[in-house]
Formats: sequence, structure tokens, C-alpha cells
Amino acid sequence: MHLTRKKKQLAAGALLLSSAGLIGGTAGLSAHAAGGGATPSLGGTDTKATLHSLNNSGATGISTVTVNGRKIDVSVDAKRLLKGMPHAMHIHFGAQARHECPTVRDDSNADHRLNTVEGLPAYGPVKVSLTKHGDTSPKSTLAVNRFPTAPEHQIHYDRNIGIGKKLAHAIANGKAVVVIHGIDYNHNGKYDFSAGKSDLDPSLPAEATDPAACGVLHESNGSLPTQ
Ligand SMILES: [Cu+2]
Repeated sequence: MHLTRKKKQLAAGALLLSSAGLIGGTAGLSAHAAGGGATPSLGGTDTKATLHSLNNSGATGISTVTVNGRKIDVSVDAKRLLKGMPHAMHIHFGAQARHECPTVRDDSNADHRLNTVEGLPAYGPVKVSLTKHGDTSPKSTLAVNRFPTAPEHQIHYDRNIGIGKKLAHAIANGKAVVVIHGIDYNHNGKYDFSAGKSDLDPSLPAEATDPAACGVLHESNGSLPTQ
């Protein structure tokens, strides 16, 4: 009961985010995203996530995030994704979430696939949209034109992004989760409505937004040579 109610709240939040992204997804916060520049990683916290397949996508990868104050250096390298189609990618975090990737036990409607909302109790809401350019806030959760498209089924992503202090701490403390979305369930080479509508935006196919790979960012400084 308790979980169900919480889940509904989370779902409502996700819907708000997605509609805000669709309607308000114009120019906006470009000044914010312009920063960039080389930030030395000395003194930063290095974190790393091994990305495992969700929904039997077969996609795998590695993501690293170096936290330097309120700046993060993000890399995502993933393979075996649907080729040539946009893959929404996010850093998820929620104080109330489990800081995990979802499992079959999160398939609350027992339809044998995990949609984005079913994953929320595990990974929390979107905090950073890993777009190629422009806004990186949750407003860009479904900014399909600005996400990597996996030519040759692969993504190689690198970006320096400004974030809030709370999120920076959460990432450094191993509580944030990297999720890559977009999965071709029926292997026809594109996103279609074979698995129904997206739980985030009914105008999009579920295939475009269901999670394909997921990993929890954990501190990796300890495993690196001392500087
Ligand atoms: Cu996501």
C-alpha cells in the first residue's frame, strides 16, 4: 500500500517533468550550459558505473563521472544499442529511491517489461539529461533531438556539466544511477508501438523510453593509482 502510494506520486512527478520537457523544450537555459572548459580532475571524486542490460536489451557499457565541486565530467561508453535512433540518457537520483537499478520485482503490472516509471523507486527521478548540447536539466528528459543516436549501435559520450551541490554529494556518495533508454523489443530496427505507448509521453512508443541499460555510480578513486 505504502509503496503503491509513493509510486503514484513518483509517476505523477515524472509525467509533469516529461510534459514540461515537451512544451518548454525551446531555447531556455543555454547560458547555463555554455560553461564547459577543461576542469582538472585533481582533488575530484571519480565514480564509475558498469551498465547492465535491462529488459533483455543486450546493451552494456561503462559510465564514469568525476565530481569537482559543482561540475561533473561525464563519460558514457555503451554498445549493442538500437542503431541510429536517439537514446535518452540520464543521471537519476532520488533521496527516497533505493539507489539501485530496477529488477523484475519492480515490474508492478507484471507485463514482463520494466517501463521508466516502474524504475523510479529504484533509481529516482531524472536529475541530469545527458544531452549532446544545450540544456541538461530534467526539462530535457525527452529532448530526442539532442541525445546520442548510437551509430554502429554504440554511444561514446563526454560532457562537462554544472549541477547542484546536493546532487554532487549524492553522486560522490554512490547514490546516483545512469540510465540509457530506448530498446527495440521486436528487433525491427526502429522504435514502434509494438510494446504500446510510452508511460512518459503517450505520443512516443514505449520502445523509445523504456530503459535499456543501467548502472549505479560508485566511487572508483580507491582502485586508481595514487596521484
Ligand atoms: Cu532516465
